[in-house]
Amino acid sequence: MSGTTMPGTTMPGSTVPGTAGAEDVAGAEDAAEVVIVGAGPAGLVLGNLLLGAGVRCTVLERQSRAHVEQRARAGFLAANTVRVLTENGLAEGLLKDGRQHDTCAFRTDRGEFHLTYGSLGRGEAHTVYPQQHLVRDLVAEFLARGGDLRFETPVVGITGLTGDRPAVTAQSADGTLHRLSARFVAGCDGRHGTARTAVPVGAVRRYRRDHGVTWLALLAAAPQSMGPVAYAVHEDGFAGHMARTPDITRYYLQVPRGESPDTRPDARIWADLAHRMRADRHGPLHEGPIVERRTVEMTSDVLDPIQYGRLFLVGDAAGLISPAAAKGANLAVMEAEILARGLTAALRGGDEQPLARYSADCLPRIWRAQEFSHWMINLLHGPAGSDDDAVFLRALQQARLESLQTSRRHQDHFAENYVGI
Ligand code: RFL
Repeated sequence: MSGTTMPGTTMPGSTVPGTAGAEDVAGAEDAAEVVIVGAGPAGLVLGNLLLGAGVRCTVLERQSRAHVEQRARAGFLAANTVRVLTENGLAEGLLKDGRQHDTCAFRTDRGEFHLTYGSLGRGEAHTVYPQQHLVRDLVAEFLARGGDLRFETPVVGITGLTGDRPAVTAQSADGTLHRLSARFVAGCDGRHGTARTAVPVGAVRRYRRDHGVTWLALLAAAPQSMGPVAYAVHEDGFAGHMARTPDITRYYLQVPRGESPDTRPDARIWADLAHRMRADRHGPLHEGPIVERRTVEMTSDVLDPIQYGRLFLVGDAAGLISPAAAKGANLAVMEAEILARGLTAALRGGDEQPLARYSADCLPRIWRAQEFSHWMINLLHGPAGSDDDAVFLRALQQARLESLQTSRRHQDHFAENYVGI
């Protein structure tokens, strides 16, 4: 493996990325077999699975508990995710409050068609359960199982990855640095976390793509406007509608790159959504206050391998995927399960083979999700303009939509990939 460079976010006070503070701290706490950096879906599922297998682990999280339990992002959980959570006693909340979702609608200037994907492909549906609720459940379960979870403790450096006992340097709430050593480190701290920066330049290959599309991601305090997920393909740009809870609905609005999330007043947002979703033809939207707004750029950023020495990357830290196909949190859970098995085999059975296969086991599934997400981006967004290239690509987009509307084989393929991980 060789090639392009690792991301180079240099931590404050550090000359080498990901090694800040490593030399300043005397002695190391030897508390855990695995140190997990980050308490998002990846880190919390991994931590719970390890505790369930009797592996001592410590989770270090930069943010406060309140912050991670309120951070709204994903909501559509794949069948595989629900299986992993159910089999490991982590699904009580989502089985009680999650809602089954099996239909999506596509709106174009030629009308609307519905795909009941729950009856197509492998016959799998999504479970709609907001990510922050899942995180809340996973935190509670980890603590109930006696887990060591430290909030407001950012990791500022990871060293010794090619030795027997890597060490993680973290900053406590009072500003003091503290070092923990372990047999393994799991980097579950997202694309811009410290774990990625701890991998030396050139040690892994990095695949990056900017898909050139920006969404304004919105949460509205309003019930959903229709039963299905709705994707509106419009010459002014994409608009999307997705259920979250009975009182909160997610909308997406494609906006020009660089637009501030605060540019459009609520009334303009509702007007733009209604226009692109063709509310005059298909029925009005249920409006309410916009309670959260942020811009999201459609980008991909995948590492290969997703391991370096005794560091294993999981979730967005391993491979960022655009939210166009709702895959990120689902990939994180898939990877966490595979890594938990590998770490358990190594630490409890002395067998490091499953761990050695971690990257090889995960990457084909990561790339399949990337391919589908890329296809969705091209399905939902046509290039603007009247030059030959833009006109040609919009004609292909139309052909893609028609194939999806009319071909049962295409629909089965769509359904398998839309819910599959
Ligand atoms: P997270 O959730 O970002 O968690 C990483 C955690 O690491 C902490 N951290 C650190 N902790 C200690 N020391 C450091 N130095 C640290 N640096 C960072 C952070 O505070 C954080 O708590 O990553 P993880 O666990 O890999 O999970 C990934 C998912 O969160 C992400 O892929 C999904 O939210 C993507 N996504 C969706 N995925 C789905 O599967 N289905 C969906 O419907 C879906 N919808 C979405 C989405 C992402 C969105 N945005 C905002 C990008 C909708 C949106 C709008």
